[in-house]
Amino acid sequence: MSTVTYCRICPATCGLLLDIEDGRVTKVRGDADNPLTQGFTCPKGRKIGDFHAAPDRNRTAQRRNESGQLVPVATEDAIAEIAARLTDLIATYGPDSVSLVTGTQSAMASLTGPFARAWFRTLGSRSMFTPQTIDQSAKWVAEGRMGAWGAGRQRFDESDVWMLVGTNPLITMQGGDITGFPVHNGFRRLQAEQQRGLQLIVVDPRRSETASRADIHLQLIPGSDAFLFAAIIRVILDADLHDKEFCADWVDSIDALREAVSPFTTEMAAAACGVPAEDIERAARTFGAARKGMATTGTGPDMGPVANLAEHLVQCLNVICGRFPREGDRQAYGGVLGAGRPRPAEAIGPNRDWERGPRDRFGYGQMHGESPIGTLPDRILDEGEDQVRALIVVGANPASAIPDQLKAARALGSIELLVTLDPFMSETAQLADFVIAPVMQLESPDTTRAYETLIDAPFGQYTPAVLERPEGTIDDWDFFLRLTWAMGKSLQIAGTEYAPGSSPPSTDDVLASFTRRARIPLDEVQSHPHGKMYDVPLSVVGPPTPGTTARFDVMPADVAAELTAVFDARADREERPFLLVVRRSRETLNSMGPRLPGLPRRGYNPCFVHPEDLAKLGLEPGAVVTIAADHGAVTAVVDADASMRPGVVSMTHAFGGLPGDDDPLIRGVNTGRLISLDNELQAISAMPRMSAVPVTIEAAYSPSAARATSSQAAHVASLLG
Ligand SMILES: Nc1nc2c(c(=O)[nH]1)N[C@H]1C(S)=C(S)[C@@H](COP(=O)(O)OP(=O)(O)OC[C@H]3O[C@@H](n4cnc5c(=O)[nH]c(N)nc54)[C@H](O)[C@@H]3O)O[C@H]1N2
Ligand SMILES: Nc1nc2c(c(=O)[nH]1)N[C@H]1C(S)=C(S)[C@@H](COP(=O)(O)OP(=O)(O)OC[C@H]3O[C@@H](n4cnc5c(=O)[nH]c(N)nc54)[C@H](O)[C@@H]3O)O[C@H]1N2
Ligand code: SF4
Ligand SMILES: [Mo]
Repeated sequence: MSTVTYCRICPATCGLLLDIEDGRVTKVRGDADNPLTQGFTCPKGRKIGDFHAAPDRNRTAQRRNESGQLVPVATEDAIAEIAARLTDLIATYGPDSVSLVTGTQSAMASLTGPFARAWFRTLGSRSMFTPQTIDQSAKWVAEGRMGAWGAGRQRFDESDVWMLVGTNPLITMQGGDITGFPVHNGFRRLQAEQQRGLQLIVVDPRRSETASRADIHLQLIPGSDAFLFAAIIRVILDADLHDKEFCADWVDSIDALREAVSPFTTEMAAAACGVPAEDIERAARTFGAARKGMATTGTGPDMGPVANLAEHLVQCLNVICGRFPREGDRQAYGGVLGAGRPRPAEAIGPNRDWERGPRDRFGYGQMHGESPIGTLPDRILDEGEDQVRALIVVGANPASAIPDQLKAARALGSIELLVTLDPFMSETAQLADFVIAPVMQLESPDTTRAYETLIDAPFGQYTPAVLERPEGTIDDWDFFLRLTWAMGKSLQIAGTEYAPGSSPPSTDDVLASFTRRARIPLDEVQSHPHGKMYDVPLSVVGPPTPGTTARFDVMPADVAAELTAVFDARADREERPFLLVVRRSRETLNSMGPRLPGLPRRGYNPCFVHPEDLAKLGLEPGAVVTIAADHGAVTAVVDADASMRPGVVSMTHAFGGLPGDDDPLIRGVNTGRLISLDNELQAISAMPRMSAVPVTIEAAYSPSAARATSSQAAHVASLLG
């Protein structure tokens, strides 16, 4: 008998059937009876048992002793000591000295993020950081400057066209409110929609898994998206393809937009982007002539050199074409375990929250209550009123993820108190004062409620814990409850108050409290282990709030100035011959995967280069090269990949361990070492230039010679010292 559950490594929630013997997963199959995911799995999900049984998994909490060694400690003792030290720091330096960093994996278990933030709220600190500001912060900036639509996205399955810009959702499962792409069994869903007549347009310098299925693929020069989208908007406005009624009702500054894009002819964009003018024209007209369908982005444009502007222009396209759900339309997302309230068909005006509220010592304001994580190393390293002295990290690995890894690791290695909750000895855990061992997903119950912004059908699923938890582990959410209590405070969450001294709830109790207002009661969902597609109508979009005056602002003055600057710099040439772009692989999820033997096939992250470029460089696949950017250099192995645009190379991030542990042929290298936290930062978010990074590639002598350059060795010494 197989055990039924679903995977929570990424938000695609693939249904799984597990064979379990002696408390270990011995076989993993996709669950064909899961009506949402229909048997689909990926290589990470198929290794879910190995993640849990990994010999180097943290099965007990650890504390760094006086001689610098991490040694086992009882979790409750660790919590008591951490609480005492945090209380002291707050008394001496104020609440801003204590900071929370959540990450990708704190979003995967539905209770972790909410409990971590609820604990953080009790502190009164303003030092909150997440990877959003080294990810797609341009989406927040664009929304803040232009406004958003209250009712969210149009439905992929009702659209005639969809434009995906710098995203590869067939591999990354980045869908839902981010790209609108249906990620559950996405290959089959895309095929069905294209057979129905959907036109797929993909804008990507690589012929990715998604781009190779596109009807139109614009294989542009990385970093040139702003030119492309200014030109597309110009074509649409000139041909009168925009939605005039929607614009009259909801949109300001159309004339300013028209004027701002007027210099961006298709011919000049073709030259700047390196794609034929007729392809730009065809993409613009295909998009503009459609009835429904949106343009959505991933990390590609949002990690580039003009991220905020590029994202703004893509979203402009949706706004001027009125590509949003209207009153009475079916909403794009929302399963059955949330309240499923109708969202209003109305604009939410620009709010520019970073211009109000506190600013850090560099002048950055906060977005959604967060400070830019690119500033965190300096906030730790340099004295100042807002110096960060303690960091609680959950589901994140900032020592691998924050660009300029040398600086990030140096900061994390020198902070007064670093606590991380991590099932593995991540790069961050290796530097920590306390490592808390969390319960892993198969050892804990959960529901699909938190993923409902990705689920485009009335589906719900509950899974019980299917493996025993190791004795020394604690649930991530429970750690934050106990820490709050140990600091003498009450924790308030989802309408419930958990006061110190009250009896501790179970995970199931908390899941029940989070689904109190569910459209389908949790116990009904629990009675269908494979998950169930309910025969209830999807929520529909509600009417606008009476008297609302909010409108989109498509061309505020700061955006217009950025567009002018880009136009004026159009003839500038990058000094290095290649542009390095981001790339995510099926086998890894950021730093989850590189550590699991046999998951990334080769163990390291090659640098993918077009075969013609390899020939020009006189290199064979497998050659060891030095990749140099303005900010730093790494040693890597090249591989041939004809899906690249010539002149563009790509590597997966989050390999390589800490500085000094990297090895191009064994565990790979961390591409963050090529990225600066000081130069070419985006305004507002301090987002570094992480894609379209100019690099040179040269044959290296030997991997070991290049491995420990003197500067790395010095940094490693300082980390250990
Ligand atoms: N398997 C797997 N899934 C993941 C992750 C993972 O590591 N592995 N990570 C998760 C995370 S944290 C995130 S944020 C999401 C990200 O999800 P995606 O945004 O889909 O991530 P990528 O696959 O890196 O896709 C970025 C694409 O942008 C292209 N690109 C690069 N530079 C440019 C540019 O300047 N312009 C344009 N138009 N395109 C460009 C690249 O060629 C690449 O195909 O994925 C999530 N899912
Ligand atoms: N050069 C470069 N740098 C990048 C990127 C890039 O494309 N290029 N991408 C950026 C992006 S988009 C992002 S989102 C960030 C990612 O930044 P992070 O979210 O900080 O990185 P992850 O590697 O996803 O960290 C997840 C950690 O959670 C741990 N974990 C796994 N399961 C559990 C669990 O059940 N409980 C707990 N407590 N922990 C768990 C994992 O072992 C891992 O250490 O990196 C950014 N950095
Ligand atoms: S796509 Fe892979 S990692 Fe994501 S839920 Fe499915 S099996 Fe798990
Ligand atoms: Mo991300």
